[in-house]
Parts: sequence; structure tokens; C-alpha cells
Amino acid sequence: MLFIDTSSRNRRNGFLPATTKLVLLSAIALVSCFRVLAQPGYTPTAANLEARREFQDARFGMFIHWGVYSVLGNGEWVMELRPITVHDYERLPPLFNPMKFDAAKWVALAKSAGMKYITITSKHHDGFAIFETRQSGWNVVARTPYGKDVIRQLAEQCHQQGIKLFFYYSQLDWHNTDYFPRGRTGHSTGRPESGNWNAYLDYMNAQLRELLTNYGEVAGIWFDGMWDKPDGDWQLGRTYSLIHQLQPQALIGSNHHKAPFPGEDFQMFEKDLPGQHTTGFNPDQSVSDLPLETAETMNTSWGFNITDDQFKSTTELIRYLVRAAGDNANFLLNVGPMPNGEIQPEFVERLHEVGAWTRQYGESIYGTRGGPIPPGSWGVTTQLGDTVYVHVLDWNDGTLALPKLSRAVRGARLLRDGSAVPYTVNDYGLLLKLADRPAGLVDEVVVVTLAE
Ligand code: FHN
Repeated sequence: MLFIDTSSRNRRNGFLPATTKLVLLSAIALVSCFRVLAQPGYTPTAANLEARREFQDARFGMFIHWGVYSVLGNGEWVMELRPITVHDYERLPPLFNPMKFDAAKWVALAKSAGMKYITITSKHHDGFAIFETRQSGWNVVARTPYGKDVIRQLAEQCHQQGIKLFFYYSQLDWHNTDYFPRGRTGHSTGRPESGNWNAYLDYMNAQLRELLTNYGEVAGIWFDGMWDKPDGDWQLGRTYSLIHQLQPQALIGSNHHKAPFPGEDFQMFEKDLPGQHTTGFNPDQSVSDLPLETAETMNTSWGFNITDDQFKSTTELIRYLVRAAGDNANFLLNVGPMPNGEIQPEFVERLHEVGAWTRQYGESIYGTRGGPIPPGSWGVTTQLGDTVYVHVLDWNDGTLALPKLSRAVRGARLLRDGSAVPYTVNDYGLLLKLADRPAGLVDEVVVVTLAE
């Protein structure tokens, strides 16, 4: 039993005896240690393992950030950044009436780009549910003139059009008063300085139960926001076992920017390829053996931002997909639909162009795993069975020298036209003789067939 001296005198003076400090520190370490155990002893079911395989095979998904914040056209963090109190923010739902929302169109657009799954924000940090929830009136059906369950419509279309659906769920909540004590954010919302943390967790778990009960098969839950209270008592074990018990195949991932905790089924990275640390989001995030995914925006915003015109080119987006696949990761590409329910034309245009590429080169991406040659500035490799796809992204010389493969090479050809690629294998490696690439070619894919 641990004893901690927290007498008021000591607390008032900011003084703790050395032994107490030691005990306290060990207690904190112990508690944190228990917390990260999350779902100890978790063994994924056969259905879950199969879902992980299918997830890796999918390689490309659409991320959707949509909520009442879209009305303000200033991204999904507008409540925190402006800042806006809960009282004022509650004036937004009555303005949310997306008459042009057509779930069938969104799903068809994702499919036309070659995306195999969709991950949508069922509830972002503003706590607003775009699904019908009995846990509070802070939801699209109860509070908006639109009055319809967005998630239901999307789920129906995903099931109908054969595309998997993940639910993003923000553990962080700027609206719920029980999200207390507060973490790094949400201090300007005007909420009372009190709340019942356990009641908040009950609320969250009840909403997750709804999501996993009312919308058919769910591909997974994409958690976000735990970073707001890294040392919070999240009781992840309870949440993760609930999900795994309700839908054993559903994959759990959490954007906590740390190595995965037991009970998680995939690992995600934000605006960085696995192992990269360019954004500061993933400073000490190691790469695990779980299926990997990296999420990126089309411009610089997740939620609809009316002034953000820093669009990535189609070439950049395709190359990101290719680099992710070369790193054995999926690419989750974001759109932030407008408040009228449409996806802005700049996004649609790029998605169609990406689709033209995936239709021609998809075999070098879907179903593959990261290839045998480490990624380099020249490009990456992917592999499916006896075939290694060499994606030459940035190389203009006539010869590309690669490390030697562990198996003999039987042939090499260009994916774009099937023409033979001359090659040599010697003690030093594999040399590919590349023809001049046509102007504007995004990725010269060389299909290398390995001998039995
Ligand atoms: O704060 C969120 C942000 O709004 C967005 O949802 C991204 C998506 O990866 N995740 C969080 C930041 O880490």
C-alpha cells in the first residue's frame, strides 16, 4: 500500500519530504505504466487479423473532417483558436443545413480516386456528434435544421457501394462539462471549473457503443485527442475491450503520437511518413509491427477552410501514396467538405486525377507490402508475391543502381507499356537501364519478376 503525505501544510508550502516525493514518483510511474497497458493480454481474433490484412491491402483511404465548424470556413480548430465559448459555439448548429450533402456522391468520389475505405469524424474536438446519439442533444439530428443522421447515410452508402467505413472519434471534448480536469486545450470555452471525469468516460463509451451498434459493420475506430491529457486516466482497457467485444474485427488505432498500446490494431502517423519527424507531431513515435497508416491534408487544413489555397499538386499526392506504400503504410487523404455538403472542386479535380493514376498503376500499390529495397530519394519499392515494383520517382539518369535482391531476377518491364527494361545483376546489386521518361511522368514503375 502506498502512502502519500498530502497534508494541507505541505501542499500549501509546496513542500514534500524526499521519501514522499520518491513514493509519489513511483506511484505516478506505476499508474502511467498501468494506463499504457491499455488492454493487457489482448489477443486479436481471427476476424481482426483478417481485417488487418485487408486494411493493409487497401492502401488508400479517404479522411473526412466534417462538422458544424465548416459553417465558419476556418478549420475544425476554430472554437479553440478564435476562441469561441460554448455559449457562442452553440449558435452554429442552427446554421448547419447541408442541403447538397449526398452520401452516395461522396462514396462514389472516394471509389473513383481508388480509395478503398473512408474514415469520417463522427465527433471532433468540439464534441458535436454528426450522428444521432441518445447521450446528449449535442448532435446533428437534435440541433440542426438539417435534422438527419449524416453517419447513417454514409454508412448505408458505404455498405451499398462496398467500401469500408472507419469512425474517427475525438476523446478530447471542448463542449462536455465533464471533460474535467481539462488538458492542454479548451480553456476558453466558459465551462465551469468542475466536472466528473468518470461520467465523461461513461458518456464516451456509450457513444462508442452506439456507433458500433447502430451502423452495421464498422471497419474501425480512429481515436484522436488523447494527447490533450497524456497522463489522464483514460481507462483505455474498458474502452478498447468494449469495442473489441462489440465488433471483434473492428480495428482500433489512436493518434496519441506514441508507440501503440496493447489493444490497438494499427498505428497511425500524422503528416509524416512512418519514422519521419518533420512536423513535430510524432517526435518520439517508433514504428511498430502493426499495420501502418499516414494521414495528410490536400491543402493545409483538415476541416473546410475558405482561404486555404495551398493545394498539393496531383503529382505530390500520388507520390505521397507511393512513398507511403513503399514504407508499408496506407495513405489516408483528407477532404473537408463545405457546409452545404459538397466537396470543393479543387479536391474533386485532384481526386479524379489520382483516380486516373490508380486505375493504370494500381497493381503496384493495392495488396502490396513495403518492398525489399529501403526507400531512397530516388523512390521506393513495393512487393506482391514474386513481383517487386520499383517506383522511380526522382531519377533522371539512364541507369539506376539498386542493392542486390535476395532472390534471382527473372525479368523486368515497364508497367506503363510493358516494354522490357534491360538489367544486370552482379555482386554489387541490380542495375536497371531506364529509357528517357516522358515529360510529366509521376512515377516510372518497373515490374521486376523474381525467380522461384
Ligand atoms: O487536432 C486534430 C486535428 O484537428 C485533426 O483531426 C488531425 C488529424 O490527424 N488530428 C489532430 C491533431 O493531432
